[in-house]
Amino acid sequence: MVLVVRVFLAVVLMVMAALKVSHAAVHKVGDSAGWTTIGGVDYKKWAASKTFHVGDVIKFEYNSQFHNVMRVTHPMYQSCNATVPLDSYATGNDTITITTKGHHFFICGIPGHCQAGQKVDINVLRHPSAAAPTPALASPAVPVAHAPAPGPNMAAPLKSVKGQFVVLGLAIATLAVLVSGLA
Ligand SMILES: [Cu+2]
Repeated sequence: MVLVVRVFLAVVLMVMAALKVSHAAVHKVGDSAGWTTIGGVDYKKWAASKTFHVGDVIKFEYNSQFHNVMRVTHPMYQSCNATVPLDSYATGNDTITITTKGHHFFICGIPGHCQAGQKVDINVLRHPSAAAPTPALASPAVPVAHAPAPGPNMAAPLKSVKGQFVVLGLAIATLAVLVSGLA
């Protein structure tokens, strides 16, 4: 019984460690330059140098007297239209957790800034762990989460997170069975 519990705890710790590792990524937009019009930061290049996953945090750091952050649609991103943003942020230290795959477009809403290049397209990939559940806990009864045809940006929320909760749930169910059987 003690051994079983120990093994179980080890598995839970591994699952939790995996969750932590796969979801801890924080991406500071522009790296040390931050979110600015100064210095001609190439946000396209910055975004291309990163790999974004569902669950990652996008961080915008800037002087809130001069800038802000607006999440916009693709056409609004292309035309630098900040009149009807999907979301807006203005604290100067905004952290946005990405919950869906696909493109997420952000611009600065201060007139002229987006045109000057203060805009970023964050393309979020589906998390690889969603397609590869922990082998020790995988069971044929659990459907492997696989995406259908790529839908619109908001159509597939938290797929990988759900997959990991399934794994965690299985682990807890396993302990419940073991405990009730051996007690
Ligand atoms: Cu600005």
